[in-house]
Amino acid sequence: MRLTVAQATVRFLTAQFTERDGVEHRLIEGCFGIFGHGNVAGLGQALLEAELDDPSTLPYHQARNEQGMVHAAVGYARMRNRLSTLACTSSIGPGATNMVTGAALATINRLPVLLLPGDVFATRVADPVLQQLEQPHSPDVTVNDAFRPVSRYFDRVWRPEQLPAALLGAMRVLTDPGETGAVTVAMPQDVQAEAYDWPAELFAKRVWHVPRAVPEPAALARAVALLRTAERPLIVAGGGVIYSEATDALRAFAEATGVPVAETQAGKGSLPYDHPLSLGAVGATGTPGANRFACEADVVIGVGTRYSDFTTASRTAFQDPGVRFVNINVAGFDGVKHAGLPLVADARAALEALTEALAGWTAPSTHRAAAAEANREWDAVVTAAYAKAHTPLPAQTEVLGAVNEVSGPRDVVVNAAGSMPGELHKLWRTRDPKGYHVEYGYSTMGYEIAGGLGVRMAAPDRDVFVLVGDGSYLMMAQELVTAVQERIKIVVVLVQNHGFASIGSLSESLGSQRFGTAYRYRSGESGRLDGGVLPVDLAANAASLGVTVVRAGTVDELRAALRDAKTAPADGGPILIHVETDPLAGAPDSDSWWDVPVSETAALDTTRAARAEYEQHKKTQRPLIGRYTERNDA
Ligand SMILES: Cc1ncc(C[n+]2csc(CCOP(=O)(O)OP(=O)(O)O)c2C)c(N)n1
Ligand SMILES: [Mg+2]
Repeated sequence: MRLTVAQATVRFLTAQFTERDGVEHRLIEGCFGIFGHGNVAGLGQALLEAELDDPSTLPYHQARNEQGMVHAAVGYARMRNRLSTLACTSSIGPGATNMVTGAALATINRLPVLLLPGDVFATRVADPVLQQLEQPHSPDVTVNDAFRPVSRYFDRVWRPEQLPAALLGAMRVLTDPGETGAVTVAMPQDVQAEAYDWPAELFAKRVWHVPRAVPEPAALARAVALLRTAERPLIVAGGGVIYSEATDALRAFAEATGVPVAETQAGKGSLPYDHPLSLGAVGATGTPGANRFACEADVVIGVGTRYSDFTTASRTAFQDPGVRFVNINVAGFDGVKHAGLPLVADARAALEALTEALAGWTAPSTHRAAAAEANREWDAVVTAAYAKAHTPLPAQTEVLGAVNEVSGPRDVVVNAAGSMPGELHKLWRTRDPKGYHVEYGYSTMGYEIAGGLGVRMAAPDRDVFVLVGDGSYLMMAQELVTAVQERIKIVVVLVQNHGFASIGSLSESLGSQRFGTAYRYRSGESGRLDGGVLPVDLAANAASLGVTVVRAGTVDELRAALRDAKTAPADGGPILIHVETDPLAGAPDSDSWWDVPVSETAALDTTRAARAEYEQHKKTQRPLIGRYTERNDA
């Protein structure tokens, strides 16, 4: 079949499917693209032909910024539990490098996205083309090599003959839960337009089976033997629980064994917030109850977690001298963290196997009762934080409370950076495994709106509440225009606090006096950025983009605006609710720590005091290397 490389790529992508548990899904459900000379006549032409032929084959979506379109694809893939995603095509040069941040985000969060950046001429006849890097020492290096360290798979199709292998390799990594992340296939602009005679079987329907790997029997037996000795066990549930649709299996395991469950950011929603074995968030942004259980745990069962520094409170969370880890993970890489006993397996399959193998065994009943007590205690703290009635401006916790109360049980809250992820992690009452979508692997300012767009595209039957700070909004709000264009309903709550409440309070706690974290005029008197508040009007900004905007002056007005938004038509486009909060009104404490090094020498008293405190915390940090093998040998 004679087609260009770009036409062959599009045709191939429309024929790819995933299958898990006997259910098939389209793998690539659409393609975002921003066109330039690097893709307009190659992939652009191929997408046009596909659209004219049948608009549903690979629907084209226009974005405003290439980073935003990758975020949307990530939001989509996460919502679909990694079984479907979107492709993103860019021009060469800045269009391509704009996608690098999105690629890193996808890889860190282990979420599949397919990136198709254009690239310079394979023939080099027109060199240097517009936007070409030209490394004098290495003419074959292009800006797309910047994708290599942030992609789980990278290839560049210098010749048409390479395309089939490049595409098959790309699909394999996209659909392998243990390997997945950003998958980049760079396409030189001349090669995109070049025709070749392809074998027809390249375009045959392909179904990529997504396995539920079972744990190796010997590893399972070792894990069971270890668990039977546990007196203070704890489950740390990560994103893998949700992607594997293992929440019912987790619940069954917890209920049968009495092992309480603490959740990471990506794993929040693994158990509903009001389950008596739910300790909620763990780590630096956790609940004091979960952190108490972590501190005392003798066996930690990590399920689908990468143990980020937030989860482990920078390796201070687990303080029992003999604590050991059993790590259920599809990736061996994550399985051996904290010298854990790895169960390299699908979360659901491994939890079911463990439940069966541990039949009859339970943790001490006092342990279960203590978890239920911690759950009740924390719930009262949440109720108080939601109803803080802070004046004159509300506290952010009240905004989160209003959104939680008005949103439906299946609705989704989306957030990524600033002070909200930490507050949401401990305070959001999750009711549905897919209801909590906080990107905290890369914590990317600017993910919120673009990611929320992707979430809604993947789940049009759920309302999507995007919480965004003013800093994040100013960094990347432009995909609001994409939502307007596609009439996609997302409800954006813009929390205006005139700067970085998060980094401001971090800076203050580290002795750096909130330096550089407020949006203020340069003062004529001090010469510093400590003058009056800037006159930016982000509500007017959103309205100018075609968004329906509501200004809420109080929490009651916010609640009313949220209720109206909830009943607004599904095809009415985005709604933005603007609310001002007090950046100094904090949230309940986590009784935890995060390792952010403080200057060893300083002229400032504030820094010297913070350094002294830092050194105290440092003493509680534990590398936890070799612990498992030591005990195993004994
Ligand atoms: C792209 C990017 N740049 C910088 C940071 C570091 N950072 C984390 S939170 C934050 C401030 C966020 O401000 P805002 O969105 O207003 O939220 P607030 O802290 O006020 O809640 C910054 C600069 C980041 N996470 N992402
Ligand atoms: Mg802010």
